[in-house]
Amino acid sequence: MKPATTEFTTIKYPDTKLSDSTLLKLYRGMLKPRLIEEKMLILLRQGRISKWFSGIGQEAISIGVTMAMQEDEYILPMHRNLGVFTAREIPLYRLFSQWQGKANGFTKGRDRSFHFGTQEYKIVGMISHLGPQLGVADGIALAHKLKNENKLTAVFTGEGGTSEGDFHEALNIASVWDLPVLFCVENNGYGLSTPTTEQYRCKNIMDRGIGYGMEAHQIDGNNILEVFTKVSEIAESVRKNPRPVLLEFITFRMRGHEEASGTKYVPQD
Ligand SMILES: Cc1ncc(C[n+]2csc(CCOP(=O)(O)OP(=O)(O)O)c2C)c(N)n1
Repeated sequence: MKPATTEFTTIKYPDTKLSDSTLLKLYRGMLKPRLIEEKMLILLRQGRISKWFSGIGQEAISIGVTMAMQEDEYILPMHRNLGVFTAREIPLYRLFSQWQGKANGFTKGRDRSFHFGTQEYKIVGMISHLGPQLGVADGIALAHKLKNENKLTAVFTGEGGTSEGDFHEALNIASVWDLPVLFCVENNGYGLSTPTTEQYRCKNIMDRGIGYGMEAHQIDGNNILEVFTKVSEIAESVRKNPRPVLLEFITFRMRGHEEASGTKYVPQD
């Protein structure tokens, strides 16, 4: 019998020029959302929170991208991007108040999920229907461009979200108008229970950049050093030369779509 391949579990860390303090910042950055998530899974079992979308295993993307951005640049995260909120150093009591539906949460107790944003930390809350989120990033980028501000905007979506029409509209206009947006697609293998083989026919999501006349990169989303160094370089270049960039991060959704739905449809291998 052929031994199981370790190709996907071995991470090759490039010889980066990052300082020890940056490496520690990145490591602590990834640890924080992981520890929070482990706590949330306990609270869920205790019935103290109602629902949870896990980003366990995908932390390097949220942390690497957020840390490559400047503090006053807007980020539009999705349901698996807890690391964006923690990397912007939102006080934990406010985050937990939000998830427990308390009055001092961001939505004043009206909602207990990731559908919230905060101008204070330049985070625009997730739009439930996924695709429309991308067009909002175009609007923010256009405002920066009209004011001659050298700022970029990062917006997240899953590979599932890229099958919505809004994805096409947002990328097309961003390309035509040279809007400084990083379109960050987290390709984690599944859109709820649908595997990528049943979602699109192109080989890579990044290949769609050709159709939009847009620069595109594929990045190992499980390698924090690759995410941080590549996104930092691209971000610096986009600030100087405003344009949209499509980033496909390859990763894997370790847990269910949300905790109640499980992972029975995922083959063991
Ligand atoms: C229009 C619409 N359809 C369905 C849903 C429910 N829903 C929320 S996230 C999601 C899966 C999205 O998959 P993907 O974009 O790959 O992100 P992932 O959950 O894998 O991180 C679904 C079906 C929704 N919010 N809006």
